Amino acid sequence: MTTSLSAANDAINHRLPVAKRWNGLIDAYRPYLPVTDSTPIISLCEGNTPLIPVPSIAAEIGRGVQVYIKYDGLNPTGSFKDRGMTMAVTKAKEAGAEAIICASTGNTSAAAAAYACRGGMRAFVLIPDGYVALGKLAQALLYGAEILAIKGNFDRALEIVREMSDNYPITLVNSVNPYRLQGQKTAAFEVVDVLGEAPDWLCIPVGNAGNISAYWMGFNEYYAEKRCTKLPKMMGFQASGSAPLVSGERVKNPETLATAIRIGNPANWQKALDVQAASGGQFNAVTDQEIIAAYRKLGGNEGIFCEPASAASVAGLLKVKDQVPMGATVVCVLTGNGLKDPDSAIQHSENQFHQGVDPELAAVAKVMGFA
Ligand code: AN7
Repeated sequence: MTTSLSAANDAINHRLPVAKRWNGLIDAYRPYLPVTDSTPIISLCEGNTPLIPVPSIAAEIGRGVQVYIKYDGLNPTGSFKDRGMTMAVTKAKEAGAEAIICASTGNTSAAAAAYACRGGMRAFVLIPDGYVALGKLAQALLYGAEILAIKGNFDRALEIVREMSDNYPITLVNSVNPYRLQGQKTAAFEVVDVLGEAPDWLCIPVGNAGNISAYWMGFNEYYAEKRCTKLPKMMGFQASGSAPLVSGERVKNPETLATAIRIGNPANWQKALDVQAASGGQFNAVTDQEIIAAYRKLGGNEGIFCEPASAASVAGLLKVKDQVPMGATVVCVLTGNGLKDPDSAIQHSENQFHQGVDPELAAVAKVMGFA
């Protein structure tokens, strides 16, 4: 069955022109990544996500500013984590690993589970009990991960998995694994490949600060290759109840409805400070209300459904909009798909939902205002 299915896929692929095939980001950006011809690539054809203009957000800023969304929620498991995971799991496979482990607020666990499954490895994931969006949990379960819900927050779970990987034969795939950032830097390549230049600003939600560090690495590598002539100001946004990079202090009990970034002790803290200094960027906090306002704007004005944590990038841009230079090009990263967290959408939608309508033409017409 598996053989005939992949044979069918091959047959379809062979009918496509070579240039139109997308075989994943390791294949696409091979010269920039630590792989050789004999590396066993573990891929779900991730990457190549769209850069979407958002005119209603740009109009709120005015002054000729252009705003684009890098919609990384369209990766195979619905978040940017797939970019890092294809690389981390590929390198784990190359090294002969039989199991991987991570702590996760949800998305990393889904990606780790999916890529481990592709690579024929076991995946162990530690999650904060009660604080993972339903869709992410469903994914990790279906992909076959072994899930341990910890009575503690993400930061504690990360401490435990770090020790586990130090003491047992199991590969850590959180963003302290350097291959994760190698994979994730390709998102910056894709932005430049589409715009033909680096943006002036990159706005991005920040939890462990792996992704902001990876983007910065990607822009710098392209700059060194003269594929762009400038580097963006890196604007990182945290939820106000979980904003250690803004306060400069570890947050013991981080809180936010954006559970993906409910992180009080970022694993890549020093890297984040370096990115801020080198790019002339900033870290700012956005409240849960500001996050939800941006989340609803993206859905209701632009037709783009992201998860709440992702909307922090747009909420943040709008918060500091007066600082955007005239005519600047801004890219906001939407890190995760809205379908991950349907509860948040239903809870925070104010749009009309007419329930219990009689199954009669007259009743339907009446609700619609025709009668
Ligand atoms: C949607 O899955 O940390 O600053 O364990 O899921 O690189 O940590 C998720 C993080 C932003 C923050 N947006 O990225 C995990 C996890 C979404 C996320 C972030 C996460 P980093």
